[in-house]
Amino acid sequence: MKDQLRQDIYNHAKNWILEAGKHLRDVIDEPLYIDTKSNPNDLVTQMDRETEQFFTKHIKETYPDHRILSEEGFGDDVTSLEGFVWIIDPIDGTMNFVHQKKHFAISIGIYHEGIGQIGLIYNVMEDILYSSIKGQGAYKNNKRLPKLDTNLTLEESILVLNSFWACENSRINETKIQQLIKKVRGTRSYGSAALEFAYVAEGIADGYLSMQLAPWDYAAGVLIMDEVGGITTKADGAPIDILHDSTIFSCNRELHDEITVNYVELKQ
Ligand code: 2AM
Ligand code: CA
Ligand code: CA
Ligand code: CA
Repeated sequence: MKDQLRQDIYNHAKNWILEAGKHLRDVIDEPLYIDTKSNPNDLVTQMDRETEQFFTKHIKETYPDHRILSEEGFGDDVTSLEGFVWIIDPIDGTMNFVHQKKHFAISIGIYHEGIGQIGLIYNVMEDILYSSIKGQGAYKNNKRLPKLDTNLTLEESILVLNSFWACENSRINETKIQQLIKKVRGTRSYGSAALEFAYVAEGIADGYLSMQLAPWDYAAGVLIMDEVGGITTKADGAPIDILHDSTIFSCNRELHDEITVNYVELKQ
């Protein structure tokens, strides 16, 4: 792909994500209309929908041949990665948005013929944009992020995971996860998958393990992690398929091997 085209798309996406985020900050104290989706804790608001529509409108006007895969249903029915595909989560961390009014993000991953080109994760309330262009490194606002530290031991690492997976469950061997939790220095759960990726890329956490993410949760995160020398796979180390829900493990390469081999055992 031509560098200039990629740069133009990046510039548009960056402007739109900053504008959408500013609007969310402006309306953060206004009343929310809250619906539930798959269960009583699965929340969605009018701002999730309006933010997604803001992106679909701008993308369709500017790039009519680009396709959009997004959470709230205003995108396209995307079943292949041909051409340009924007994978968008308008508000990642809706529960945080509703209850805490912070710790949520807008996430956009842009793929061309299946290859990730641009990743953007915007921490809205803190006005911090994590971004990457393929081959050009990852940035936190205007500061380039260094490569991940591969000398960390497990005992020195902070692992991001939902404590739910340490309880008895049908997806993963909980005894081994409990051993992992005891071994690492600490665990964290921030409630926004996109920000969890960003924190690992930034090096303030060292690995992110999730048993269920949708494409819009991880599409941008994997690209930003790639640019700091990280690796993202399914939880057991198998390659991810960006169009489908997935388990996810994102980490530096050294810890990745140690954790997937010794501590992650999926139940069949
Ligand atoms: P959301 O806020 O966009 O729904 C919460 O721990 C994280 O998991 C958030 O990133 C949240 O995204 C995501 N999430 C919530 N429900 C999910 C589901 N059923 N499948 C995958 N990811 C989910
Ligand atoms: Ca949701
Ligand atoms: Ca999400
Ligand atoms: Ca969302």
